[in-house]
Amino acid sequence: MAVKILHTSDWHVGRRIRGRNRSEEHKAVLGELIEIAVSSEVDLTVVAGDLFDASSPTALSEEIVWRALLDLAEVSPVVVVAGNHDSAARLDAVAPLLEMGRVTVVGTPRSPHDGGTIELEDFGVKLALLPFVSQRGIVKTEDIMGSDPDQHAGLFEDRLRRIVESLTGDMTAETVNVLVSHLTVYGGLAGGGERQAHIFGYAIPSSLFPGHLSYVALGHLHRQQKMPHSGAVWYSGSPLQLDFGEVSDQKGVLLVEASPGLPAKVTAVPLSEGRRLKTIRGTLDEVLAHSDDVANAYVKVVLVEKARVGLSDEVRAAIPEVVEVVLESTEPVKREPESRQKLKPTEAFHRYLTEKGVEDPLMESLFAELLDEAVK
Ligand SMILES: [Mn+2]
Repeated sequence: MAVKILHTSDWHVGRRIRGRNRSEEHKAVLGELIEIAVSSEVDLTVVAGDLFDASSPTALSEEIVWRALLDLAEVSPVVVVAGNHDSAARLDAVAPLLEMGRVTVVGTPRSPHDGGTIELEDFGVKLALLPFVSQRGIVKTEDIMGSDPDQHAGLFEDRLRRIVESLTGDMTAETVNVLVSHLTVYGGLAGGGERQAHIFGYAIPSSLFPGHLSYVALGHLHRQQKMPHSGAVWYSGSPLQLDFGEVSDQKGVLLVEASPGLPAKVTAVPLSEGRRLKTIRGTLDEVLAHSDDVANAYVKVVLVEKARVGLSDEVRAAIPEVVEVVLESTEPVKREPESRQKLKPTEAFHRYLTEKGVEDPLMESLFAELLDEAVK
């Protein structure tokens, strides 16, 4: 009999979009996820990090996350590792309480005999649990001082390889072997929800995962994807679209069926709760013509217009779903080599606006007013 595992990650509960609260969406999408766990009769749920968006979450965010984990634990055991957005120490602090509710949480990395590896004997499953490891946590200052950046990346990879080896060393072909971690694998597609520099600064090759693993459940990249590997190495992706880089991502969870000695079979299950993110680009008229097809979305508008005061307010008033307006200049900037030094400030400002393709007497008179006040 195969073991059924639900794999999810990167909930980022508490994440706002341009100041708007998304708690209701998080409740709804986690409710949908719990229904999938119930209807699929999963034997285990793994959450591969970033439960929270911030290391000091609000009480409401905590309520949403603890409730969801305990509801999942009504179905079957739940296993969680900390992501880079979570506070590892806080998760470790609450771990003994959650353990009473069948939720195992690992905040900071542990040795195999101290909770880094656990066994669910009822199901014949062994789990290696590796929370997010920062480069600072693994490559020491003296190493950085004594080597170049390429070598630090090599050191990071080397040390992570040794950690994975030690966590998975006791696994045999008689059990279903799963590694749960929050990290970046080379070649992974980021989506837009993570800062690129952080993500690509320290990554590891997927070849680092030993072949006797039935499944590798990853978090960190928000796009759902399978990584190149002879086995099953997957990112489940985030349940909500979190950033405008993720507008084309189909969000979901992964249902994993695993038997000892074989790579797991993985099925993507889409999630539909939560508002979509959309980007509209065009002139003001073109954008306003789209106002009907963005109901219940969060919209970013890229306006191809000359800048003037109040333009963005007009867009926001016409389409309440708009959370961000970006102006794209219609004309290339004409550089005048002549210095502005000899001009009066109002003339210099006029020239600046002309260079930026802005024709707006109101803005110029506001500038003159401000200038008057400043030099009184
Ligand atoms: Mn994340």
